[in-house]
Amino acid sequence: MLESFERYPLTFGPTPIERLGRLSAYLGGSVEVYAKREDCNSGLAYGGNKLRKLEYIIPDAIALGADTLVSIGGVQSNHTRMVAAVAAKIGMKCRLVQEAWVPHEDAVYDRVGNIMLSRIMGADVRLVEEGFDIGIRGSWQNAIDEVRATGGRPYAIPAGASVHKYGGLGYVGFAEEVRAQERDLGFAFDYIVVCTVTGSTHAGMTVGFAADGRQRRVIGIDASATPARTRAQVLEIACSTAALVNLGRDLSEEDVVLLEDYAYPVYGVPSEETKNAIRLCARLEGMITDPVYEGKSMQGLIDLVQKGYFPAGSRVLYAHLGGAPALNGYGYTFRNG
Ligand code: 5PA
Repeated sequence: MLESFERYPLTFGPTPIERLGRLSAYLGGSVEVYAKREDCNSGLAYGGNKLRKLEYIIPDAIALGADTLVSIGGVQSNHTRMVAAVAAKIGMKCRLVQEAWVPHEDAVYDRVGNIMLSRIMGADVRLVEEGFDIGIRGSWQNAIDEVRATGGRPYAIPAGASVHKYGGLGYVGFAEEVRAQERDLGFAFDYIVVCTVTGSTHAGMTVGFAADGRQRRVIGIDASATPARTRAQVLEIACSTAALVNLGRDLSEEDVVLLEDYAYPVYGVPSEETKNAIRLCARLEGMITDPVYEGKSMQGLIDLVQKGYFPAGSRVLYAHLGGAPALNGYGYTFRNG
């Protein structure tokens, strides 16, 4: 579906699929849990899901003659860290708006983890006192204008690289990659579990898996705590991406499965159950998930298996999208492990 789109390689290639045998056994053994390790996809600043998206966006930035990538996220945004890494790698400047999306308790929250890495990679990092919102932001538009006013040639990348004409393509590619891996494995996954916030990861998968009728088996776990906005944005991106790749069929609300039960108390703050899911997965598999995104989808996965949501014998693929560097901003939470 992606042959006609230019791709700038930023990743190592297909990501490994790993069987989580001890977690599966702990959860009763009737469901086989696997992880697709998008968190290990690149040598660029610890990698993660944004690189698949940026592979299809960067050719446009280069073609337009941009010299500065401009993007936005929370203080501990993984996305902005990835944009900073890509800018460094391709020799562009980077301007980042980091909004106050998360009420945090660690004094060093804005000094460690993702934001520290972005600063080390030379990005111009500016902190802004605005709360969480996945939409288009005034602070980001101001940053674009400022770059232009000072003689730069900005290329605008929205939050999570999501509401961008090519934002959904990378995760269409994920579905195609899974299909190829399934041929080698000799079986197909019954469900795919994915963490959803700005929506293009889930939306791309929806389109990619619609090609073999599995789009409703993509189970989005909301981590935004604003699920109505997120659901609408997933559908919007899925529809525009479907048109872009000529999917040849319409997608409707029923094609976007988004579970709302695990994002509490708010975006960026882990519940006790999320913290326990992070510990469990770390202790059984040595696989590190974070308090903002993957810990919440891991909590969802564990709860769904325990509730019997997946029929016995199901094979479930957990998309591990990255995000571990943010853990450094949660040192108080995990001070005793
Ligand atoms: C993010 C997003 P989407 O935004 O495509 O729905 O992906 C959700 C997601 N897992 C899942 C990890 C590790 C993520 O970083 N991160 C955002 C960021 O600013 O880092 C876009 C919110």
